[in-house]
Amino acid sequence: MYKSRRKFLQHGAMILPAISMITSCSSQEEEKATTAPIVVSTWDSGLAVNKIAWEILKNKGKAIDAVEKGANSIENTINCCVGLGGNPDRDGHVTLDACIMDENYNCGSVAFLEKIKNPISVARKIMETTPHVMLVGEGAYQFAISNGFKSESDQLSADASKEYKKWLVKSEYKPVINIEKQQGKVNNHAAPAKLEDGSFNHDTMGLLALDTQLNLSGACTTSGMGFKMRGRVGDSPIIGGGLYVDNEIGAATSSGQGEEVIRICGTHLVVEYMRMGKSPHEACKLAIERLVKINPVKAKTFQVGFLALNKKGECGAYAVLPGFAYSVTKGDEGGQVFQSESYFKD
Ligand code: SD4
Repeated sequence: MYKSRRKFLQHGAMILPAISMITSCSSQEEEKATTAPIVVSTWDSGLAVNKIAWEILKNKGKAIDAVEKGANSIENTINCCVGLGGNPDRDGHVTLDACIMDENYNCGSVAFLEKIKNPISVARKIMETTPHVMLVGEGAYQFAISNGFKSESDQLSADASKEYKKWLVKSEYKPVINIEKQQGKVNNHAAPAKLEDGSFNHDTMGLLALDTQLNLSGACTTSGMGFKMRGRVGDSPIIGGGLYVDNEIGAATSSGQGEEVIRICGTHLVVEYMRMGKSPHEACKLAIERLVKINPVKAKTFQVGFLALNKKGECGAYAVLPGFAYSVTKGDEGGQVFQSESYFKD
């Protein structure tokens, strides 16, 4: 996984400051034209995920299919932070959180799900076949099995096993990441870990897509914070926390310290700012400012990044700390990675 990420970064992905995104998405320009289809996702690893989603979008497929298949593609790879290869909780079990939302306010979610490879597809199944939004734990697992999902081994991936053994030495429970971790000096899942080549290992995957029918959908999938307390659920499976889609206005997703996102109903807030006429970038910035205002001193110790896409195909992002990247794929020119602006500059 790490290797393949490096490879695609070498193959033409451009890391650009978010300001160039803002320029290319200036509101006057975008008033005239809709950029569709388009898919955006969290982190630089989103570029490979966008590629899968793009295949569906460019063939006039639906945004909901694009975000599901994109999310599946990363759930199927071994990495620290999404799917069964992710870092375990402090008892050594991998537990997955995911949610999905379509253009009609339909939503589905799973949390604390074990031994199932594609939580996003279980979430979609819940959305489409039950009267409910969210299933958790054993109930979600039983639902998945009864709907044909395979029960997988609960053995940790080689990387996760190595990380877990390292963690066990001190068994320090520190649910709030610090800046060192954010900068990749310590490999904690809630922060992206810096690789040898200077790029970042990714974190939670959030995807937002606008299809040729101008319908929006989104998906968010994660193994949650590494070495978390057993049973801990973050923002990623929470509708309005890790993901929100309002087909009249726009969509938003988040990555980072889930507890902080939940506190302000983060992605719902971002969408509401867009409803008030703010651009995706401004909306994300206002939501981050809201978060920082709660406790400016504490805010320096955690990372949260918001990513938003509006109905016109404009996108933008903003984070508490530097280091939050996002991937944008539109047109046939391929994808680009952008570095988000942040509230704190270092
Ligand atoms: C969580 N938001 O479980 C997820 C983790 C994450 O970047 O996104 N980390 O809180």
